[in-house]
Amino acid sequence: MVKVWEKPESLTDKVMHYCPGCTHGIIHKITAEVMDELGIRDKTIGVAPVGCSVLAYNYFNCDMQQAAHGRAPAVATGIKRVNPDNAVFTYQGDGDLASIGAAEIVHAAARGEKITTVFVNNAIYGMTGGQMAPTSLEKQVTTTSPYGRDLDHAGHPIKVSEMLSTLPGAVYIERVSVHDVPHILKAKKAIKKAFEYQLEGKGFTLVEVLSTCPTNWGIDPVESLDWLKDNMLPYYPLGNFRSPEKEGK
Ligand SMILES: Cc1ncc(C[n+]2csc(CCOP(=O)(O)OP(=O)(O)O)c2C)c(N)n1
Ligand code: SF4
Repeated sequence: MVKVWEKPESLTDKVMHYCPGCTHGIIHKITAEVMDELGIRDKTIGVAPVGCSVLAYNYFNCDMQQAAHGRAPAVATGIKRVNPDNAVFTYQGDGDLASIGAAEIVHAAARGEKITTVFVNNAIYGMTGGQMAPTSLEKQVTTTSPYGRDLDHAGHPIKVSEMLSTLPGAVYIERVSVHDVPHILKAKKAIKKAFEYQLEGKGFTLVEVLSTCPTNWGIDPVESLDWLKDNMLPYYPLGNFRSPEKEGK
């Protein structure tokens, strides 16, 4: 029998706790495959956030460190500065990264820290019960916006990739999605590039991955993939916002 797929070495055997249909698992898998393909598992140090991916340290089969709410880029900065030869990444949700951790990510990018951030944007606070996040869309119903997000009251959803791509220290910023297989393959390519640029010492790299939260969106997994496609893609366009080639680095 031909083996067509096997679990990446960079994932442990631990069964993930994510809800059925949650795409956090897919994003873990492609990140782990990238580590395998680059042969960097032994030299990679990941920083887990708060949020549903708080337990990422149980799943990635590399050295992992936990950081308090939003502080993953600061922790990763310290780790990378004392271990410049290691590959260092943060894995962060939108509540963690774009809310209480907003300043951390802006300054890590501005400083051009040679780390990689995998930023999982599912437009809601997943772990804490589905409150409105900085990334929740206009009119999106959440537990704290039961009539839908009102821009006059709550402001506009933050486009993190566009915002960070104004900072010269950020050398590679790309937004991808995981709502179908072709997009998952593209997402993996982007994460691989981000790690490669980091290993080349180019500067700060971030891949924003549009992701689902069927539990708190209150719809089933298949509908969630459609919801992402129909609602998130128009507001959060996919594509490259910054690359070393464009910046001549
Ligand atoms: C220091 C600190 N402040 C607040 C919290 C509460 N908290 C835990 S998870 C979370 C939201 C995380 O949501 P997100 O980053 O969007 O990730 P998701 O769960 O959607 O993957 C919050 C506010 C916490 N755990 N620690
Ligand atoms: S609450 Fe949402 S983000 Fe968290 S594991 Fe469940 S589906 Fe995923």
